[in-house]
Amino acid sequence: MEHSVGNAARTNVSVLGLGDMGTALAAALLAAGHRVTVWNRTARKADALVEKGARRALTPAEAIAAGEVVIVCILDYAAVGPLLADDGAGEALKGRVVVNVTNGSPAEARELAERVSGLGADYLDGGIMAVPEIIGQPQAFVLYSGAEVAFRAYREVLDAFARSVYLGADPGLAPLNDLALLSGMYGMFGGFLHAAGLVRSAGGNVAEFTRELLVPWLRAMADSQLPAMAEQADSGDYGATGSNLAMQVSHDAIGDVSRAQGVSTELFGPLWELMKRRVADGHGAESVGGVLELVHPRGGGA
Ligand code: FVH
Repeated sequence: MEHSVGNAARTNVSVLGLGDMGTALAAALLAAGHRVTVWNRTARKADALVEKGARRALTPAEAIAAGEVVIVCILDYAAVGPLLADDGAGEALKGRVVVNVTNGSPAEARELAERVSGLGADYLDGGIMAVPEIIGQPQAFVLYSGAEVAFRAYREVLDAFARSVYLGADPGLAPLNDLALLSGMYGMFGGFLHAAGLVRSAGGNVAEFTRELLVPWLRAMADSQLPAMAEQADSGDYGATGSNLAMQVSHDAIGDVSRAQGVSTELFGPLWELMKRRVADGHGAESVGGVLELVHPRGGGA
């Protein structure tokens, strides 16, 4: 579908869903000078945005009709479908660009993309890598996948939210990469929680430990280790680069000390078991990156 944006600074954009994130997105669009129409199931949540200049739509169909670009930011995909089936919504969708930033799975994104395309609209799936408070700030970014023409045409509008990163035509790419990034984040949270337990069990100050030691350490490890581990993941060659796996699992110091200090090993334990299994499988001379073969064997596919 062809799209032309005469004046990106004044685009008609609709936002369906005014929870914490939808409200932040609509506010960012207003701040960037766009004509914003908003709809939310609980109507009063639109009041503050209407005071700032947004137009209130009474139904999802009315909101869809008002926007060249229709942002959908609802709790989950199960709630998105009925909005698009709202009386008149199907006809209103023709020629629109639907940007769905609701979190879901790649399969859900592909299914919705097909449905939206069938109604004559372009579909972009979005994965917001930010919390509402940092929408519009430099550290925020949003992943997009789906209709590239629509992304190029409306990129400036989307840039009001955060740095826009386009991943490809498959609508499932944004949710997949979103979940991969969240997995990395939760791994870091798990590491923090175990470390905090150890420090607290010895009467230490967790805030000071985190500020002075843990954050600098994690930054150093992320910068020095992750790029090499990522290359090994792509090549399948896990040759050790100074810290072989057998050395790392030679004794269970973290587990032993944690148990002695009354700290649960439930967070650290699963990774430890995989590291030991990889050594038992004969890969002790390799790096910890080889554990990936137990997480997802090379060539294993989906
Ligand atoms: N907030 C965050 O930090 C994360 C950042 C990354 C992206 N997520 C995803 O964004 C989607 C919306 O999240 P949210 O933070 O805005 O969520 P809530 O504040 O809980 O608002 C939920 C909105 O969804 C509406 N809603 C729920 N069920 C229905 C339904 N059946 N029909 C219509 N609307 C529905 C709800 O409406 P109401 O309760 O106010 O009437 C809110 O507008 C989400 O996918 C995150 O994973 C946010």
